[in-house]
Amino acid sequence: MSICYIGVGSNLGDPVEKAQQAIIALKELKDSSVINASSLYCSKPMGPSDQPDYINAVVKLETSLRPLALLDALQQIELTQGRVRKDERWGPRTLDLDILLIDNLQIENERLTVPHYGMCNREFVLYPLFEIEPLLILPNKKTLSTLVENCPKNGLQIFNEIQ
Ligand code: ROI
Repeated sequence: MSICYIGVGSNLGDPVEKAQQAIIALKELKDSSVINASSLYCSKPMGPSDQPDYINAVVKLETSLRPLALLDALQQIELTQGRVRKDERWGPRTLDLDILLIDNLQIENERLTVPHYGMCNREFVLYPLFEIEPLLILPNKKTLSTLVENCPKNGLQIFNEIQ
């Protein structure tokens, strides 16, 4: 069994519903169980600013799937939820499921890089992850709390708080 953290992101359609459906789909994922899920967060887009704000969350998953089988399963969920992969880099997306961490593994191949290459400086990953795993230490030995302290919030808010 591995412990994984999955980043959830959406800014098209009904992003709150997309994120909630993604968490439900993760709960139904074969050979896996959801241990915890963060609150939903509202974040400013990283990348082109002429796109809607994002809803982001992080899910802690226990799984016996091997990394590439997990990636396949996540991409299947993205497709089921209607994601159309566009060529535009950093453009809007209906649903993004990113593998952030798998145990203390470091993986680099053409399909998968773990830890996720951008996670250490993205507020919409670090703060939700910190909410559910405040004592986490990354494979590079950095503590999550230090990364969070050094990462501006850039307007990030817990979604429920702004209703
Ligand atoms: N920006 C935010 N705020 N949240 C995301 O999930 C997200 N995902 C992306 C890019 C386009 C980098 N920007 C994002 O893939």
